[in-house]
Amino acid sequence: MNFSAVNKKANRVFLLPAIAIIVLSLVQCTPKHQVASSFKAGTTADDPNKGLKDYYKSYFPIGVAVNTAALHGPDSALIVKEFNSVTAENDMKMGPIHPSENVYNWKNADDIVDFATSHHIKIRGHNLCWHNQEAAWMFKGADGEPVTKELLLKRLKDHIFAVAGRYKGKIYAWDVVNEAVDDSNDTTQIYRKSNWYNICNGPDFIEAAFRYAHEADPQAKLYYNDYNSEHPVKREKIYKLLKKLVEDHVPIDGVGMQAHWKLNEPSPGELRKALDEVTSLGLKVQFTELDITIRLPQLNPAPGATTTPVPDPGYTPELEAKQIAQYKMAFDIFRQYKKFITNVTFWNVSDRYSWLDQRGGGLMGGAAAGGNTTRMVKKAYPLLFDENRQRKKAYWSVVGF
Ligand code: 9MR
Repeated sequence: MNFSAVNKKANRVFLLPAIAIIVLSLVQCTPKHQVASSFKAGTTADDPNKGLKDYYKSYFPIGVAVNTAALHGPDSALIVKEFNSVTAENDMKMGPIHPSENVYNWKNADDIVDFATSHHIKIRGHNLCWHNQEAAWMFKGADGEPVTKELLLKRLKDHIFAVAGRYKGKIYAWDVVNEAVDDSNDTTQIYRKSNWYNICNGPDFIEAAFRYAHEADPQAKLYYNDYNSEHPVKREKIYKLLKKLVEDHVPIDGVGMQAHWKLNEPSPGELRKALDEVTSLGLKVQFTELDITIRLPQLNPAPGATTTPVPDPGYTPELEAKQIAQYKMAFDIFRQYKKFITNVTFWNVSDRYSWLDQRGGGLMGGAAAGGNTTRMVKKAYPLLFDENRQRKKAYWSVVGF
């Protein structure tokens, strides 16, 4: 009797089905084959060694805005595990880093760059020119009068050469100009009437800033960064600005959509439309400041109304479900546009601290609640990690694909 032939037959009869069963059960445990709602912490799909950056490895880097406190405290381990890109929340802005003509505060920015570099984390630079947190000295001469356009652009150039030059080769993408587009519904008013705009008597500073940044660090990717980029009126204004920059051969690589979003905004259609429009110009997109507040504007009374404040409902299951759905919608679309999206960054690490909670000195509804009315909602709970830095259910809706 040929035992080898018998063994081969036995293999076919017993081993092959067994292998098939094992393979099938492994496939069922793989995240890709699970629907988002069944993808939860504690299941076999919850790999403790994986972070957001690993789930999104074949899509785009996942970043987070940090301050120096985050680098040393308990946030640091979470940052290293979950993210592969960082942005300085405040420390590279003009005012903080260059408070007077011959003074540069490098310490905090250097610490962030060193932390990221030592952990092989990419760095986005934020930002080189903004109307807010500006270096007020730049706009005035020794006589206290506004400077000329020429002097202002010279100061802008010196600033950009100093900052982008210092981090040349370390910062891979810069928000060169931040929020230069007007917020009103007046479609003829494209540019924000900032000190930059007023002294330059027009938008020339935008193009100049990009050219200086490119000269200072030719390898860095250069972005125009703004909020409400999906709102129909502002979207069109941003598009006009970008189109002009592209047509004028200004060295711009893409647009930063800040993505300070709400439970019901943007809609999937608005988000796709914004993406389609700017990518049609040949530009890349980075979602630079993502958070989704649970604050509901309709909880606030009209300004001036004498309504009894509604107590803070907290992070209720209903709000949580809406936030999960909005995060899932956003990342489903991000993945579909992966060819154009080169970074998705969250604005702050966990719900323990969000810039949104600070708005109105803790007494108002905050930016996302839409006005300086009586405080009703204390926290925005806008991120994927809770106040104890634990992954929220929204986290699993983002990685469960
Ligand atoms: O998160 C930042 C907050 O700590 C600052 O007080 C604020 C000052 O305007 O800026 C916040 O960051 C902003 C970012 O630089 C640009 N887009 C809007 C962000 C939230 O206001």
